[in-house]
Amino acid sequence: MAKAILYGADYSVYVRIARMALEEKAIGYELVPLDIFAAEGIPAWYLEHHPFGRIPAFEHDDFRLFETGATARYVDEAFDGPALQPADARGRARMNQIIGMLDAYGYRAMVWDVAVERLEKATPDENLIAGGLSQAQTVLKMLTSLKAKGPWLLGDQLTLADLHAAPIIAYFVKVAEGRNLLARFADIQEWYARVAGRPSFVRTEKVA
Ligand SMILES: N[C@@H](CCC(=O)N[C@@H](CS)C(=O)NCC(=O)O)C(=O)O
Repeated sequence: MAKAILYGADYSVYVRIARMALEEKAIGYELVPLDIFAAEGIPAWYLEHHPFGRIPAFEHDDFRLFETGATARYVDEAFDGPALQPADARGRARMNQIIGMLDAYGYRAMVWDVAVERLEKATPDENLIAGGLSQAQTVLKMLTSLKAKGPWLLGDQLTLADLHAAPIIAYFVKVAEGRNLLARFADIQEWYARVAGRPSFVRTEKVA
């Protein structure tokens, strides 16, 4: 079977989500380095993989994908290994709801508006951070109420929802405001400690 190829960088939250899915399925893959923020811009060849200029992009044999959610679902369905999606309609819907919520409301607020703003700006925009924290609070509140009983977000089965949430929260807790807010949601904090112990999480940690 052809090798899976992922284009991206180890600093990227979305690249890490796709890598965690590949790791959980124990699929050998190649990470082709692509720095989306490089000073010289995005190479023209890459825009053929991802016309919107984001990372990651994925390739398997002659099959190309962009969009991390689609990539992770493909990885789960096209390869052997433990199923990363619930078999039942409601479990699958809940998983997709959590992923959709994180994409639409979690990623920008938690990663960009709070963590990147605090870590990388010489003069952080405090209003942006406050707005991001407010939205992050709603995301964490909803994760708490949507989480099933058991070790993982969907209960006993580790799913793509866990793999989507972990890298976003990992970025959020790089800053004190993120850690302090997470500490107010004990179930999610415990879940995060658990998922952060998985080899798929540890192996995809950004090399300093
Ligand atoms: N909807 C995309 C989002 C990917 C995304 O936003 N990736 C970030 C890195 S984590 C990126 O490429 N950012 C570049 C930019 O915003 O210009 C997906 O699901 O793959």
